Amino acid sequence: MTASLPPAIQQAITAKPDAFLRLLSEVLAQPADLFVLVDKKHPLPSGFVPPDLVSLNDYPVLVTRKDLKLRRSIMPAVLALTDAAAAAGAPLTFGSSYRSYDYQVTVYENEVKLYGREQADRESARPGLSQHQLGTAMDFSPIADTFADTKQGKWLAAHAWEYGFSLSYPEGYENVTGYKHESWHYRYVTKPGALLQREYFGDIQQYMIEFLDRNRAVLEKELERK
Ligand code: DAL
Ligand code: ZN
Repeated sequence: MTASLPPAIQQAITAKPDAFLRLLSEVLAQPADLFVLVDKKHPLPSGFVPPDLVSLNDYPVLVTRKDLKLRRSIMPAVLALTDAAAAAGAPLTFGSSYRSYDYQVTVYENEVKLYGREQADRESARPGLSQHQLGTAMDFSPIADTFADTKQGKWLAAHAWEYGFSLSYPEGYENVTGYKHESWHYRYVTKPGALLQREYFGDIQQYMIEFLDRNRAVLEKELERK
C-alpha cells in the first residue's frame, strides 16, 4: 500500500505501524468527502456543488469581499482557527473560498490572458480541477507570495494543523502537487487528518490524500474486521 510513496514516508509508516493504523482509523471515521482527491488528474464533476454552502457574511470573520462561501460543516473548525489566530495577534482575512465550476472558468481564463497558458497552469487550476470547488479550501489575504512573511502566514504555517487545516501547495513540491508554492491556500482535512499528514506523510497533503484515495475501500474493510 505504501509502495508508491517516497522512501522516507514509507519508513515513517513502517516504523510505527500500530500507531499509524490507530490514527488512520480515526481519519477514516471522518466524512470521506473531506478527503476527495482533486488535482490535475482527478477532476470533480462540472455540476458538483457542495450541499451545505453558507455565506461568510453570517459569521464573525474578516473578508475582502462579500460573496464568500464555505461548507457549513467546517465552520466550527474555521471559527476555532480564526479565533486562535486573532488571539495570537495574527487576525486572518479570507480572500477567496468556494468557487463554482463556472467561476473557476473566469479565474483560470483571466490568468491565461495575463500570463499565458503555461504560467497559468502552474498557479491556477483549470475548471473542475480546483480544490476551491469543494467548499473546504480557502485563500487568506493577501493572496501573494508576501503572505508567507506576514504574521498570519507564519502563524498558519506553525499552527493551522492544530485546527485541522493543511497547506495544499507547499514550497518545493510543484512536481508532486502540480502547482507553485501557495503560502495562502489551506484546505480543511480534519484534526486527525492534519495530524496524520504531519506525522506520517512528511506534512505533504497530496501524499496523504492520494494514499487515502487509493486505499480507502480496502482499509475500511480491513479495519471493520479488527
Ligand atoms: N490556485 C489553485 C491551484 C486553484 O486555482 O485552485
Ligand atoms: Zn486557493
